[in-house]
Amino acid sequence: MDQMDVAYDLNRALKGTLALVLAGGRGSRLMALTDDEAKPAVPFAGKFRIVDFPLSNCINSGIRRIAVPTQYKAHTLIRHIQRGWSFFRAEINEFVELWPAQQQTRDEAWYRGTADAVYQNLDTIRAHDPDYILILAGDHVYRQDYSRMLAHHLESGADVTVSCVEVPLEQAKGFGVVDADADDNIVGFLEKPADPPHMPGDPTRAFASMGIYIFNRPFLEDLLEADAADATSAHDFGKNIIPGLIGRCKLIAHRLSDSAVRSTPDAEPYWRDVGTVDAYWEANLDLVNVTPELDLYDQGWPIWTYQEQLPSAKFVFDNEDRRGMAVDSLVSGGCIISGATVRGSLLFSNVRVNSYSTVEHTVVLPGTDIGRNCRIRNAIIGNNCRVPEGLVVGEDRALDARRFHVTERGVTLITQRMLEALDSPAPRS
Ligand code: ADQ
Ligand code: ADP
Repeated sequence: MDQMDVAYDLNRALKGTLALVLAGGRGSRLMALTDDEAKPAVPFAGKFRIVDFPLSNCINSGIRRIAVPTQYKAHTLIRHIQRGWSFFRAEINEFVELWPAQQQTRDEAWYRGTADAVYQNLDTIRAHDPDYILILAGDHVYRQDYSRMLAHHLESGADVTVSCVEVPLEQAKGFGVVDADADDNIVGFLEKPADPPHMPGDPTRAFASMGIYIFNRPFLEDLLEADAADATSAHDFGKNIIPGLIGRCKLIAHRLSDSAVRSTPDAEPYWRDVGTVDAYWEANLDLVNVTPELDLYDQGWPIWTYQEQLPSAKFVFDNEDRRGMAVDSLVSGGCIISGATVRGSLLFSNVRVNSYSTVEHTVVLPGTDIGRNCRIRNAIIGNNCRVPEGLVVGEDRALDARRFHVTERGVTLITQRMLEALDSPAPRS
């Protein structure tokens, strides 16, 4: 086949692909940040929500037929997608559809696992008549060109392609760990093994599934029908479907390094499952570095979002105390820093920091107001908090742990509920 035919086939395959961005999981390791909203809806990087990353990757890759199965606390997620992602043209067969769990199948269960979330929508999938199904997680932050993964899937003649990434061995127990031969055939798969095997030749790293799969559509239909009839299955891609395919079909590993969108040609591929409070804090604060690992300023791979119209960030300088500034920080629209000092921090939209306060190495979510004379360090402050005057965080770990949630690496997570509990009498023990 000459190059033009290859390009033509890839273009047709992209048009024939339906992407499913799974966005129903609870994400309980993010603690109080997901008390009120699903993890894909959690704000990230100042003005985005996590789900904007897989959705933007889809459109930047040329995939414009997308469905988002939702379930757990989906209100803010649904509102965000309706407001920000409704620019597709149904007339030319482009769309983002929301698929809330609605007990469509006979046994009237909510989505039981990731595979069930797809199975319960098989009729809708058939109605769209795609050739390929791209399964994505709604809760990862990364830039990947799925058209390159699809090209690999087509070239290799695979039934199923699993996108994989090298991760530090100590993190591998949180992932599906993949064993691939020299031709990228997957010959072993262990879902979240207690003692993960390392990569051949590198004892410090493991080869992990990103939970991103391309299936040929008829193959997926047969698989899901069989899985639904299996009473012992948890109906989950990582736990049941992928391990059950070893040796039974052409199952190919695709390396993120072959499709990652990088800021410089020699940059490491970037992929984060910001599933823990520490990972969330680190990934957000990476962005305030001079050369962050994630480049949000690349106009060749824009990340799209919905954001309300807000006035520009404002800095009110107090001449006497020489405060009223932010350095090494990202400050979003609608913020006012008045007579306060912000360093190495990320402020989401509509944050106020008032006089004589200092905020360092802290992520402040939208709508929060930090009162006067606060000293806050190494923290995440949740949505719409009213931080009382004089609050000190990050200096006395034991005290912080009694009042808030302190992570393993010493990041304090503060929410409005925790702040309200400060005012009420302590429960009797
Ligand atoms: P996990 O990270 O544990 O493992 P999982 O909890 O299965 O992923 O969630 C995957 C995606 O599906 C998430 O975006 C989640 O929101 C969504 N989801 C979960 N349950 C859902 C439901 N009932 N309805 C709709 N959506 C749902 C998986 C794989 C591993 C792989 C990691 C990579 O099982 O093999 O290594 O992803 O992060
Ligand atoms: P502080 O408690 O830090 O003294 P104030 O709320 O008194 O902060 O505000 C100080 C300054 O910040 C105001 O004089 C004004 O310039 C600016 N400011 C405060 N709120 C707004 C607002 N809603 N719009 C524009 N500027 C504001």
